[in-house]
Amino acid sequence: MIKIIQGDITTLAVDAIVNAANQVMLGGGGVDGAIHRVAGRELYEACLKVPEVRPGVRCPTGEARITPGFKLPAKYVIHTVGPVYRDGQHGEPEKLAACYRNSLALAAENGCKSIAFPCISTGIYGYPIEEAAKIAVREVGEFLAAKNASDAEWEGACPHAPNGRARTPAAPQDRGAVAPRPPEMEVVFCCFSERDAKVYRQLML
Ligand code: AR6
Repeated sequence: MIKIIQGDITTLAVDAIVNAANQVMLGGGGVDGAIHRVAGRELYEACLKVPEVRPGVRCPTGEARITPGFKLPAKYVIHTVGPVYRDGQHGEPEKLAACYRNSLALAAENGCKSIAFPCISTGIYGYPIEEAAKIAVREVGEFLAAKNASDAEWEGACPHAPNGRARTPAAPQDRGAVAPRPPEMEVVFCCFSERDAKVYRQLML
């Protein structure tokens, strides 16, 4: 399920919020600054512990890292680094798409059932909102469709198992029970401005 809201991502009680971070991952301006301010010093310390892949780079552009949310209402923060926009011809669309894909994969790996994204790269990094939102909606749509398909397949394979997930044969008393489908992941596009929210709503019509 996809939701579009206008508001401050630091207030959302979801399993994970995504941070539009930089490669050093130690805070900055925009949504990054807001997240660090609310999460508190412990978030900075957790980020410091994320190993550098090369000097000054904890998270290369397009990749994602996870930390706890500390004082945030969200359980986790998924830090991803969007591309700096030049003209759209320097790999920016692919890198931005990778941010969404890798953040969603990391959320799923960590058992998240709800995740909220800001409009990655569209602030300080200058990505035009219309182009960025198209990529965001496409990547999230593809991820949810693939996840739903694999959940349904799994359910079909174990029709009597609780949540369709257990690998053991169904107990006699469970035979004939209808297995509930695992809950769908909820993805929130959290737009800071009403203008950005309108762009997403147009795309979702
Ligand atoms: N909640 C939701 N969205 C927000 C919030 C908030 N509290 N605050 C800002 N936004 P930006 P970028 C929106 O600049 O372009 C940092 O210094 C904002 O209106 O935060 O990816 C990092 O350290 C915009 O729509 O991220 C990097 O150096 C969106 O979040 C650099 O900025 C992204 O704007 C990353 O730049």
